[in-house]
Amino acid sequence: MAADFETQVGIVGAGPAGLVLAHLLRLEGIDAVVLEQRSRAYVESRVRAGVLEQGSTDLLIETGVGARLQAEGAVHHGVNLQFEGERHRIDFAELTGRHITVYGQQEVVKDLIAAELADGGTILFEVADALPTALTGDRPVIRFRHQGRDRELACAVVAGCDGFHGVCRSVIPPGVLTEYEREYPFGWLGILATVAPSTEELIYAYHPRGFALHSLRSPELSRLYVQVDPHDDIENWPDERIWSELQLRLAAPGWTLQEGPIIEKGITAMRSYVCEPMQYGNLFLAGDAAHIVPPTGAKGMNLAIADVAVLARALADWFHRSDRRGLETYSSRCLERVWRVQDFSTTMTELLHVLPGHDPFARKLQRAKQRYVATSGAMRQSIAENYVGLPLS
Ligand code: RFL
Ligand code: PHB
Repeated sequence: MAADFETQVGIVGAGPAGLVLAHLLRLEGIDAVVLEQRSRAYVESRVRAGVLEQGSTDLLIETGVGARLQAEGAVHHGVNLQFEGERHRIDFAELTGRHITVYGQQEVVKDLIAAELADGGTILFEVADALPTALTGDRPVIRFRHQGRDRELACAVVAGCDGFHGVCRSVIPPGVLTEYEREYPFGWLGILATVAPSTEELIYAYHPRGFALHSLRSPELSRLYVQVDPHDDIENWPDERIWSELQLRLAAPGWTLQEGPIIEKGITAMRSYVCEPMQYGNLFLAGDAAHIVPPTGAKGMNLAIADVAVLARALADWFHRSDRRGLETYSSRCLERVWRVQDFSTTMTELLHVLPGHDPFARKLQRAKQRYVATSGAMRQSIAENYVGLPLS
């Protein structure tokens, strides 16, 4: 096949996984090209995650893309879990000696795109019909359309960083992957509001009307979520209804929730998904392309970063030392963290949501777990350890 240009690693997707991978490869002196279907403006304004584990921030800072994160991100030493108006603080500093940083995913994306382009990297935006081919040989080719032209990128390795609905996982022949999946009978309605946060640290609340979360982005910008039916229409949620639901679910004695103009809102369904292995020939899947967690543990972006940290090191061993062991163990090493995080995200989700169809016995068990958080240092220790995240290996 006569490809019209080539690189060492063809990366599909310019989300956190693809962009951190391109950045780490550049530091290793490995050439990569990123192909992204959306525009730069679109990926830079897509409001999603907000919580970075210490391992993720350390990696961004140590590799030279953490200046704005350090200046504008907010370091948090704890979070609050609230059950029917009773608030319990999980003290990360005391329990783990570690912290998290609240910094919007789209800010991470902006910083990485700016660094990549400033360093002479290639990111092609608004690419259509990307199709990785010849993946079991030593010269895969990614076909795509860009600026009205059909193009072909030859590479040694394809990194599928194209999210849950991307193309890369779907080109793997049937029978290769084992897929594990759970859908939830609820979703999150998320808002961004121009009002000073009413809390210094995140509040995750269980309420008989459903889950609610108060998060933030800056001293002037609040991010909040409420549990809703995943098939509900955002049109059914005028701003007053959202605020009134948040007021009820987050209410706690002696505390007030300040309201303000809502500048962004949307409903996201929740699911858990893992495919095994995260590899097929010379195609390596990373981030949401290989696994999805419900957002209650704040883990998706962190898992994406953890995957590509492993992949970048494995690719450096392969390109610089012809040592393929890192690539061969990539999937199993990532999956160990993925399943730990799946367990934590499920625990947090089941602890905090009203589970439709729950029988009275199950609700009693949930209540017992919530009491255990309130009364047991061991339970709080376990939540803290998982929330701040395992060190990057
Ligand atoms: P992304 O971010 O989805 O990026 C994939 C990119 O690939 C592009 N793409 C393609 N490009 C070319 N050709 C194709 N055929 C393509 N198909 C797709 C897409 O346009 C996109 O740019 O995946 P990545 O990089 O793996 O990153 C994963 C994270 O985005 C995700 O896990 C997190 O946002 C999840 N998440 C959270 N994670 C956290 O760590 N902490 C949090 O606090 C947190 N909160 C959240 C979240 C996700 C949420 N939603 C909206 C699902 C809160 C919410 C509400
Ligand atoms: C967010 O700030 O968007 C956020 C925080 C914590 C979560 C999920 C999302 O668990």
